[in-house]
Amino acid sequence: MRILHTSDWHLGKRLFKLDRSPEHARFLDWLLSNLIDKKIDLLLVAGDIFDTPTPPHQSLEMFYEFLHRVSTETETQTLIIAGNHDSGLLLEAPSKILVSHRVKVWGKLSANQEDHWLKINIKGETLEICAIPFFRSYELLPNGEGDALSVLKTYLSKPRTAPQLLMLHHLAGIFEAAGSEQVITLSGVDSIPTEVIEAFDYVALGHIHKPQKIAKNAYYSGSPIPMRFSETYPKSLMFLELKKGIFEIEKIDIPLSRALHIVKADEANWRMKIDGLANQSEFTPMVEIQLSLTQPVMGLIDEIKEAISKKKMELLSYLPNYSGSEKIERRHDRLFELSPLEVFQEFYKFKYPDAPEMPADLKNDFKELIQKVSNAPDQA
Ligand SMILES: [Mn+2]
Repeated sequence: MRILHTSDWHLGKRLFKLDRSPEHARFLDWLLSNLIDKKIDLLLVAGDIFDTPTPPHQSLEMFYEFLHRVSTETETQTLIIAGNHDSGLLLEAPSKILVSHRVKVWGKLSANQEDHWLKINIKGETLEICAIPFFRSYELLPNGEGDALSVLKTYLSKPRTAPQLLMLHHLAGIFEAAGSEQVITLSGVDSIPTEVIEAFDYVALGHIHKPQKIAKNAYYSGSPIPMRFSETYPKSLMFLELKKGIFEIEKIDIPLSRALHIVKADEANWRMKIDGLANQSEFTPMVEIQLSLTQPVMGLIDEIKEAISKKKMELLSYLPNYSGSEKIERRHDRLFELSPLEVFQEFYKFKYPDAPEMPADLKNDFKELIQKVSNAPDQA
């Protein structure tokens, strides 16, 4: 049995003014040809199909067109769970039609734990699959009582009759964030301890955009396209082959259809650095320039734009930084450790570097707002 595991497509995503749909279309073409070439039996999509709960029509069309092609051009079965960016109900709405196309969707957590388990037999191999869409703690604890993690464990455990595979869109173990993920610490289960998932023979994770292994047999496939300029590492997905009850696991790099470049330069060397940019891609490469200046320079941005367009690239993000202004230590790597209030305090410091402490009334208003948001059940 041959399986591909991917996640975090974020169809409909933009980077500043840039529409990413041509890159998504290339990825889906590439994915389809891999399903055919590798004779894939099972495609797992571990959440964040769309970038928003109300995706644009073009993104919906791209998604359903892809499912149609998988249905008509391959023998693959497709299993999908909703992520924190998706509307689970939107994904589940066409479920009855999708079944005849060998597509199964889990959009929302069901009170019946059996609904999340599926046993399949392909080519003489049997696999038990547990598929848990993104959830918030109140969905696990409808009465507001008890321990979310203990309830989650009851969803994940079933007497084993075959190898078991888990699909999950959440934070698990100790992970390295890419920075483009939406913080989901409000869910009450901040990071699922690896001992909860380690009984599975493979865990297909979604949510973190940097591909990585977080425990024995537990992998984030990462997003198929870079979501930000800082995501410079190769994007990938996971290929698994189940042979005689044992998984062979391999990472496959996804070709980059549009290069994103960061140029860190100053007034003296920006031209040389832009001239040194290589690595052409099918679609016009985009450039972010982080420029250290002593003072604003009239007309500089136009000169930079021209130099970049001569390289057949485009300036998408211009970040001048004046050496007179105080630098603020940005803690991107620690974002998931910070509370929303701490993030807000950092933002305040960044916005008003000369101000003393944040005023108490502003702090209290913010706390109240957070309280309201965390009590509103339908906010994605
Ligand atoms: Mn995501």
